[in-house]
Amino acid sequence: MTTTIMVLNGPNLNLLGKRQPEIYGHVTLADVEAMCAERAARHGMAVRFHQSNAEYQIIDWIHEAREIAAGIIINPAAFTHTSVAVLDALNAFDGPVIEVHISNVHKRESFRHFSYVSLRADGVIAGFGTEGYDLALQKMVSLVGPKG
Ligand code: CA2
Repeated sequence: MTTTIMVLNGPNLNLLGKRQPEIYGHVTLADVEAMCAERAARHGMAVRFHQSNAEYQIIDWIHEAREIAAGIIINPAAFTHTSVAVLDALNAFDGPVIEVHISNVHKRESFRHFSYVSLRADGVIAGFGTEGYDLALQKMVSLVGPKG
């Protein structure tokens, strides 16, 4: 059976590449999805890629990942800093979790310095733009792939 990686994106990331390029760059979320699918396919894996502005939807996808995914890559966006519910859902997932941030949250406002999700994540990538998703995918392949 094909190994599947769940890639989840939180609120406002649908605007990626369309607003605030000085912070988030020019690459769109559709571009990121294509890059993730390509990287996974190179290793014989599949990606389920989702974005939602609704907390419950992110939680439901994490629950779904329990059934269908070997690992989760998540950019929880603002839920990073607020959501005990997303943390609780991730705590119920057994596989590896990698947290991604496009911007370097530690160079920004102090309210972005704390992450509930980091209490569960196996690793965090921040500040390398949308390339961070590709870095996370590469690491996920090494964790759950054939030689993982
Ligand atoms: O740097 C990241 O990836 C963040 O997760 C992005 C979140 C922010 O709340 C986190 O502190 C850091 C914001 C996502 C909003 O995305 C937009 C993209 C383009 C235009 C407007 C918003």
